[in-house]
Amino acid sequence: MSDKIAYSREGDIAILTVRNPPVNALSHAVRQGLSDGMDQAEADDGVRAVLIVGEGRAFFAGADITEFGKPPLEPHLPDLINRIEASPLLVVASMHGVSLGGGLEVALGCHYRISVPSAKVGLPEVHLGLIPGAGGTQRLPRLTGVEAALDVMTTGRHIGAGKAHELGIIDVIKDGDPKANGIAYARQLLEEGVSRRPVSEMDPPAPIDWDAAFDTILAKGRGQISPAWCVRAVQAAVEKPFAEGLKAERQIFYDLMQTDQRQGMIHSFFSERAVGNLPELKDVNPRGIQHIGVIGGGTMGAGIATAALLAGLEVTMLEMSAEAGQAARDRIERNLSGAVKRGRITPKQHDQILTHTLVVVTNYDKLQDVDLVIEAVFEDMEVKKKVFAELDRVCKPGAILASNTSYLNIDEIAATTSRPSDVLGLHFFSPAHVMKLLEVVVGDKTAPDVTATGFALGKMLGKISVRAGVCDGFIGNRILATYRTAADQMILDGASPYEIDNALEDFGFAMGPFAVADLAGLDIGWAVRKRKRAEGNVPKRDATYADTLCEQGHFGQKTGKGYYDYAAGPKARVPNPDVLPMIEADRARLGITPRAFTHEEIVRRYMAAMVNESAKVVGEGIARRPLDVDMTLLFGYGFPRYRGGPLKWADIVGLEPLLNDIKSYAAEDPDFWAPAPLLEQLVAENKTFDDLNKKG
Ligand code: T1G
Repeated sequence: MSDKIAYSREGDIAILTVRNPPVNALSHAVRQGLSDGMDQAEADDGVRAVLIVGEGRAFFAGADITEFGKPPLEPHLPDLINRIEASPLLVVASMHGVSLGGGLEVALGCHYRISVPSAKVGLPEVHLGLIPGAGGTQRLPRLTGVEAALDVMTTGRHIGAGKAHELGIIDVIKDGDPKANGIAYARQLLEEGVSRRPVSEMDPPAPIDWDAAFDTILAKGRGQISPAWCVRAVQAAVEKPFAEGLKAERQIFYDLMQTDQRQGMIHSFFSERAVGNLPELKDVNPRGIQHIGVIGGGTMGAGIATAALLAGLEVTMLEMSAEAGQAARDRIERNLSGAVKRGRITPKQHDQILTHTLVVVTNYDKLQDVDLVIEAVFEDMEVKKKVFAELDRVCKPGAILASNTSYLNIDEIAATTSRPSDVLGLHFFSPAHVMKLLEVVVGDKTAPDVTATGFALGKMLGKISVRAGVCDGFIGNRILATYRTAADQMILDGASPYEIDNALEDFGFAMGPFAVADLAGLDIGWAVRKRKRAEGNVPKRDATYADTLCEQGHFGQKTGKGYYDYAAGPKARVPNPDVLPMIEADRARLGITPRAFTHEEIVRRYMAAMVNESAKVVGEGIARRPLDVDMTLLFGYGFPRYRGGPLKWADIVGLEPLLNDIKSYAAEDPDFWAPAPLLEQLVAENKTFDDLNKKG
């Protein structure tokens, strides 16, 4: 038997203990070991029951995702689970940690299930572009009914043991050691003389309106298809005999395994874990962080302080006056009340944080004990330099000085201090206590342990941290500026902001670029355009309609009008009738005869610009790998997860056609559409961006 499964006996109970760290993934060796273990138990004289239990952190985390895309090896998981269920012995699962995907499916193939109170179960296959593929769509509805089963599968969320017990997934909840629990439970069942209880022999649940459910869930998926296909698999569970239903599930699973969406989502799964693993930080110890300072209590500063407070850190917030300090405290209080509403913290913790863990001061000298300080003041280099001079004066040796700037030069800021190696950028995204992306911007002189501390802080705050080099806009905002310019150029040539938003929302973005701009505030883009014009950086055809909109005081949702008119509420998406005449005036001024754009062309141009700039960002070393750009766009800019990010998407659609598009657009504007050298190199070498990811 494989070394992944240990066989032992407790009287008439055989125990199969799974040992496949870190999370007991159901690899080929584990599947083979379970199969051999069942054979051994059935051949072992005197054995009347089998206990399956995991060692380490989990029962099972599910099928081994690293095996996806490779030829599947027998025993296939569905067959193994059927084999377990068909055993003449009583089979008991004792669960702890997580039982996810195939892990829960193994438990469902057992006859009885016990778990510790802290255990969680789930069928998260939709997060991988799949559906449960080892009987979960057939067995779970027989225990919980159709609605509850579809909710578990289509959301992919983890369910606590209590809820799972309520739903009938878990039979008994008992604190203590999972193996001891399992043995005692199996013994009790044997003494009670209960019979085997194969879930597959239970009656199927009542049907629902399958087409309506499919359509509703498909619409919610914003282009992602696997959640809706759970409906069809459950429909087969209700309408067909178990064996036929299993075949239907397997076919849907296999078809989804071939999709680009499965490729994109598996790429996202592994990349969000890989992005924080930097070889250059291996064996580099971060500095200790317990008490941080935040300079500036505006939206960003209050959000950063909230994220740190929710992570259990002490926070000293500095504002310029008592009134500003109180306003900052009020913002933080509102954020924390939201966390209470979401069940993230209790009302008692809310009060505790505000009375003890958060201190608001107006004097820099109060920052002398902080381990790390983040400035989040006005985006002006002179203002920031003054702040850093003060921080350099008061903060203890070894304290890390970070800027939340979204584009200013970290090296220039660092040079104003006596400790440039202790300076880095920590670029949060608004709202900072909600958005998961954190760009860790590493300056020329930033010490490795300071970078490592930036990543350690990100992990403490539950962020996806991406290492960024120093340039205007770092990774995300630099790429955003390019694809937004491509959108503006399409508007000058004839497209409308509303067509572009619709095209990109059909592509899978939660919101198109103009709806996003209205949400973030049009004054932000206006300030960037003014800065770039002052630096002489003006697009060949300068769209001024957006400035006109801002000059009239229309900054988007916060002023009630922007590209859209929000009188009927943000969801109404009513175009602002003043916008198209401004665009027509721009076209007339530039002598442009507008032409029509299809959704397909809008997406191709928009994505070509995004991929081209992303390739430049990787080629220049601003982002370490293509997956770093993918994770930045996924976690900071709403890029659809099932496409894996712009560079994964590019690999899937093919780099050569993309490069050909870019070269054809370059005829209109050779500077803006200059092909990225890295993209040309990969096409010439017939390589993909993913090949660069593998180099690490
Ligand atoms: N297969 C292979 N490796 C896995 C894995 C898996 N299922 N789950 C985690 N890992 C690796 C992960 O890459 C990381 O590796 C390490 O374990 C720790 O993970 C037929 C087909 C279990 C909640 O989708 O949700 O079953 O980076 O850093 O934060 O129907 O991992 O250390 O080298 O995430 O404590 C369904 C996916 C599969 C669960 C633990 N199961 N995993 O979180 O640690 S499809 C899932 C998770 C399936 C069947 C179908 C989480 C976790 P490394 P981690 P964590």
